[in-house]
Amino acid sequence: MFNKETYIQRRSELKKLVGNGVIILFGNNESPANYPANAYAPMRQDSSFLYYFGQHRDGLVGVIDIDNDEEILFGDDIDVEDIVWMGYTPSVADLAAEVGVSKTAPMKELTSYIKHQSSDIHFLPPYRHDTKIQIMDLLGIHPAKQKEAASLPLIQAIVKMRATKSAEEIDYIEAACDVGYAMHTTAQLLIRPGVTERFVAGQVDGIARSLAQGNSFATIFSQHGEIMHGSPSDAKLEDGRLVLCDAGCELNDYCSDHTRTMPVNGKFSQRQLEIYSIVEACHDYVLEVAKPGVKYADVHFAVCRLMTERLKELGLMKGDTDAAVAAGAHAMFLPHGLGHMMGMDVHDMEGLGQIYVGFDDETRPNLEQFGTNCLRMGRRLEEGFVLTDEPGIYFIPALIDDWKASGHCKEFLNFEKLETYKDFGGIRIEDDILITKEGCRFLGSKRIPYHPKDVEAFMANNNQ
Ligand SMILES: [Mn+2]
Repeated sequence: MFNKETYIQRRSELKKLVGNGVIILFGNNESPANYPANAYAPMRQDSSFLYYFGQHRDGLVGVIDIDNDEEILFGDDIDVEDIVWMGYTPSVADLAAEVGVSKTAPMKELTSYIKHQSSDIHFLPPYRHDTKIQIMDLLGIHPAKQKEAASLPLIQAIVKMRATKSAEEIDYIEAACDVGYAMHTTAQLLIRPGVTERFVAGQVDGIARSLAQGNSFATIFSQHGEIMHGSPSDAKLEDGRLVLCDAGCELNDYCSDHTRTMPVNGKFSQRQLEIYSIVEACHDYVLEVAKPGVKYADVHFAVCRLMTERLKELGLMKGDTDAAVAAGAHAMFLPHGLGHMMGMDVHDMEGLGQIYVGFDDETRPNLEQFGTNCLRMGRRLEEGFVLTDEPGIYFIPALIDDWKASGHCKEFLNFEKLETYKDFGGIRIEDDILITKEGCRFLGSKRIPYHPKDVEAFMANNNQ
């Protein structure tokens, strides 16, 4: 949590940006896993609520009345029976005071408070069902209509504020990245033939729970790196294969997100090295080109061209590079975007609408082309943005079969050669970058080994 001045200043800025009306920010509630009293843990507060009201407790709603310059934290104090089970919990008034809010009220008063408003009510698109019911009760808007009824001025104001990270936020992200280092180097030291994917992934998650608040998303750990979100299975790691680990933590409510791909036996084969070195070059190239004023979509396509050039050298692609990328042929190998915003959410603010986070009037998404339609971030970069740099090359048997059968992009792809890579898997390398005044830099004080020699040296003792 930050100093209360931070929250006061943020709400004051938000009021200026939205201009008029009443803003309601819904905090999250406990969410049952398999019966009401057994909730998913730890509870995850809504990020925008956290950004302006800072408190982690469930059952809170923050209201900012712009016209009357009034802020109220709604919530119920716990009673002595709750204290028996949960221990002492600060009162809602104490929680409000910590973030510079002087007025509080019990939750039952929220309904009459809202019903008496004549000005515009601003709320964000809800993503939890209980919040949707709350909005329906308060405002009479059916859940199916709430996304379109959400306030565009509020969304745009929050995206503007949260997109640019302050120095104190960057410190928190750096700290989260350092836990990310511990998570990934733990994986690198445990990987060897015979251990299961689930075992290594569980140890990685344990680090996130021990050194931070937990994972920032469900860990991807799989020898099937070609499956974008491959969950860890009971399969044993096999000599000769690659294994991909994409994992991050949340610390002080800020995320990390890193990916590494390792040879199970600690040594890359020549064929693995040829593909790996392309992904490595693409990953490093981003550091040279990403800077304020440049569109992240252009960085993405610059990387796609470099990837295409290198895949042509290997005989997997052919033809004119620019034409191949324009046709989307590279998406055979890279069917996703180069990266996304990262902050309090690992896909920062995605719940507010990717169109408002990653795009703007100048940079519109291309929803027609396979691969390009997955770009989460396209617009011009600004100092203070935090993004992921995560190129990958994947050999997806079903996609190879599909494009081969239809002849899609056949002038740019060597299907005969692709057939021989169907057992390859996939490689992704991901780090988190900060856009600086002049360019960009990696976040985190230590680099998780990713240059092949560093990975091999780091894993050298694993099989002894
Ligand atoms: Mn990512």
